[in-house]
Amino acid sequence: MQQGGGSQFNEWTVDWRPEQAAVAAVCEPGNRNDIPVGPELVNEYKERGVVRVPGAAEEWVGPLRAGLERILKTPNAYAFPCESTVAGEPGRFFDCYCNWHRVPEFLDFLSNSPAASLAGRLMGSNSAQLFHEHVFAKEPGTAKATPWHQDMPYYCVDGPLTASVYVALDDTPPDVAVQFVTGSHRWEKLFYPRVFAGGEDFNTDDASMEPVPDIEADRGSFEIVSWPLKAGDVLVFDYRTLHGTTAGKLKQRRRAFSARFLGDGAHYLQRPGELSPPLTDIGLSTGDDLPEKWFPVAWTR
Ligand SMILES: O=C(O)CCC(=O)C(=O)O
Repeated sequence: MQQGGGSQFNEWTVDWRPEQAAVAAVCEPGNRNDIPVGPELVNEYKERGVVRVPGAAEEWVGPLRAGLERILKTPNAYAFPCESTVAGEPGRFFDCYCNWHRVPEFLDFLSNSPAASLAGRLMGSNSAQLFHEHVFAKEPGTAKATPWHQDMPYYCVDGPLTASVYVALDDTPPDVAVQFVTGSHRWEKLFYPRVFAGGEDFNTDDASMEPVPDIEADRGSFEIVSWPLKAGDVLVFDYRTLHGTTAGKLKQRRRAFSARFLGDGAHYLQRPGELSPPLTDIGLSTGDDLPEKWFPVAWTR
């Protein structure tokens, strides 16, 4: 997700486009594990816009942490790194996306884990197309909220069926874990994207959107859910589900890997303003399918 402003963003130094061998690996059904997804969970996803699947990615925690660690050490060798702690603030809040093809552990996860099938089944879709992956790290001492936001308004896509498969890479108490406003994906509202560093709205010229409600000022009016997370627990959520964190100070690291999938009916959408990923140079127009040569179909029913 481009968090706006662009100043900390190495937009053009590293290419986000995957090589075809990586695309082929994600499309290969090979070793992909499937995990049972019953009708109750599918219904919960549809109603609440977020579900937890405890332990679903336990065996992937070590490899995903290793891949993320290399990004944290040399962020400029990767596409779209973003530092959201500003001068004088304690800790570090970092995120980065569109690097799955150059981090072998991420490629392995997307090729061989149940992530794509979990996304496809929960969306009730016949396919799950990989949009991108996104990693997050907050270091101990960080006391910075992830602003309440939906993911869809940042993105250059639209579609009725969406799923982020968010793997917790550290045990995290619920007060500092990501929290969700359940059912907000069904409000038929889109809210302005917000800069993670300062929380301010951007792309406010987009008439289809409005400001995010002040959830912290009135938490009792919203159905907010968060879970105590164990490393390897998975949260799956719709791109329209409002989510964010408190500014509670972190006692330990809090890392996560989020794989973004699109279901049937998804297409490119040129929203006004700055979009994420910024695919303005690949000749797509609103309504176009996302090319499978860059966005592999990772699962079909
Ligand atoms: O982990 C976080 O603080 C934010 C995660 C998030 O916003 C996402 O995965 O969309």
